[in-house]
Amino acid sequence: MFNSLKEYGLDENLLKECSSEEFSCARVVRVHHSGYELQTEGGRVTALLPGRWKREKELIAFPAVGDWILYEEKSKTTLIQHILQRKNLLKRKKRHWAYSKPIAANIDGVVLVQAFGQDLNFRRMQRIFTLLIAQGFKVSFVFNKVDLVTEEDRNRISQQLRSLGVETDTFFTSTKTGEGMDELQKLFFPRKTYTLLGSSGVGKTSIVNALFGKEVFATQETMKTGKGKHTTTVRRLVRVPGGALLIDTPGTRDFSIEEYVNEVGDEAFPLIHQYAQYCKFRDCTHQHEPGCAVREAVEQGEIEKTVYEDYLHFIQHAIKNSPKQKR
Ligand SMILES: Nc1nc2c(ncn2[C@@H]2O[C@H](COP(=O)(O)OP(=O)(O)OP(=O)(O)O)[C@@H](O)[C@H]2O)c(=O)[nH]1
Ligand SMILES: [Mg+2]
Ligand SMILES: [Zn+2]
Repeated sequence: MFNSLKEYGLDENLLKECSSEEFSCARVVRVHHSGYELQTEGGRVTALLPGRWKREKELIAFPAVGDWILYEEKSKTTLIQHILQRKNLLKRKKRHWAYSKPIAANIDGVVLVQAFGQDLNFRRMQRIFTLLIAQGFKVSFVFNKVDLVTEEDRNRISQQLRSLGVETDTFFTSTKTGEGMDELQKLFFPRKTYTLLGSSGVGKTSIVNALFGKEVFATQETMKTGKGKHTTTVRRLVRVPGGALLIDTPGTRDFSIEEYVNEVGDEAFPLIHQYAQYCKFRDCTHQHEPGCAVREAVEQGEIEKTVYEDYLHFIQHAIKNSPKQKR
């Protein structure tokens, strides 16, 4: 049963929830303006949301690409009725947004893509890495367009990476020459879901195409400004040869920390947040203020020292450099 959906990542946990008499189960593989594309056991269908969803304000309450849902056929229309419990949800929020926007759900790995010749920013990468790790995501790095730089440049970058102390799988790739693509391919396990994240024009869609060995999706020349053109405008989940599930997302213009930072502080360090309520000062940074309940908890061993250190790291790199103060 569900053989086709299993190829799309349906696992034992979901199986029970999927076996509904009333509804059928599917995975959201594409979100666009007019509706949702579902991978069902029998193939692809386009679905809509019932009217009651209109009352919903929180954007993350809506189906996201990667979501498992239950749907119903009603007079030739496919209606999404429920979102099944998410394993996780990657989301973004800018300061002026009232609500977070979902990026992708039920992810096994996030691949942060940067490209040579396009504003390579280690600090930013490190910050986003820290934020994602703090939220429990597995993160890998891809430096694409390695064909644009010399061996020497590349070694220098490897060295810089090591000095940042970021320990994770790192790939140097070129979709033009195919360099590094075999190694990258090995990162992706069948039936597991990975999201490609990165600025517009770094080559996310090109990587997906390279995994297919042919141009399946449109890519576009990056503009001279290095800003890219936002070629990809929808989020979609595709099954690449080898059986992994990749979510290609539209690049954010600047791929900045701003988008993640608001979400994470409290969420990623719940224990710190919990103790922080008892600090003497409301804006306590938990570093040197008197009457700091967080530091006390660390001293008492109630908060692990490593958690506290991660938190400080997070604060230093994420908060201080957040665009609010930079701009
Ligand atoms: N030199 C070089 N160019 C590349 C490489 N990979 C992609 N490109 C080019 O970079 C441009 C942008 O590639 P896309 O794959 O569309 O980038 P994207 O990250 O999907 O961009 P958005 O969809 O806008 O977020 C295209 O002109 C690609 O041909 C590479 O390895 N080397
Ligand atoms: Mg793209
Ligand atoms: Zn404190």
